[in-house]
Amino acid sequence: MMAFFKSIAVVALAAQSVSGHYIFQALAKGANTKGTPYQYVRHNTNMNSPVTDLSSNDLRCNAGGATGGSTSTLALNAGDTFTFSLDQAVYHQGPVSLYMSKAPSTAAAADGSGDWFKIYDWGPNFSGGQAQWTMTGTYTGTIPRCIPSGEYLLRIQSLAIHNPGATPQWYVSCGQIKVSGGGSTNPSPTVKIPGAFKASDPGYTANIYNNFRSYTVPGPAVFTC
Ligand SMILES: [Cu+2]
Repeated sequence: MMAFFKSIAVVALAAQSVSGHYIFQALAKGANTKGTPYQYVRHNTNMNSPVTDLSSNDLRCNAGGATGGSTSTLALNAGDTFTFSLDQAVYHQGPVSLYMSKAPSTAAAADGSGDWFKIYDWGPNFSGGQAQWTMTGTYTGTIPRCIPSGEYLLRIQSLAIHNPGATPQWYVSCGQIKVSGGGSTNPSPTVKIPGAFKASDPGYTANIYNNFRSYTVPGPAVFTC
C-alpha cells in the first residue's frame, strides 16, 4: 500500500511541475489574509516560469507585468499589514524579499523603471544548526509608517538558489497599492531593477548544501523608518 500511495504522490508532483511554478497571485490587507487572485496583483504571461536574466526588465514585475492591465489598486494606510499569497507554497530554498517603488502617477501606469527600496527580507535561520527558510503560502509584511502617501508598486520576489551551479531563478509578482496617512521620509537606499542584483553577489552564488553558515540576501539594505 505504501508503494501504491508513493507512486500516486510522484505522479502528482510531476503533474504539478508541468503546470507551472508557485505564483504570488494575490494581495490583501491584513495579516495572513488570502485575497482574490490577480485582483491587485499583475498577471504574468510565463506561467511563472522563472526569470533568470539579471539584465531583464522582467525582473521588475515578471514577464507580462510591465503594465497594470485590468489590475486594481489596493488602498492601504501607512503602518498597515498586508499579505501576498500563492497558489501553492514556495518550495525552492532561497530568500523572499519585499520591495516598493513610488509611482510617478498611478500604480496602474507604473512600469517599475523608477527607484526601488526594500522593506523586508525572509532570510535563512541558522539557529537550529541547519538553515531553515521561510517556505510558505502566505507572506505578511507592513507598510512603513513614515513613507510618503501615494501610489506604489509593491513587489515580492523569491530567489531560488536550491540548485547550486545552475542559474538561480527569480519568482516575482507586483501588486498595486495606494498608501494614505504616510509621512515625509524619502526611503533609502534605492536601487534600479534590473541592476540591483549581480552575478557576483554572495547571496546569488551561495551553495546552501556546503558549509552553509551565513548568508547575505541580495539587494540593498532593508529600509526602516
Ligand atoms: Cu523550479
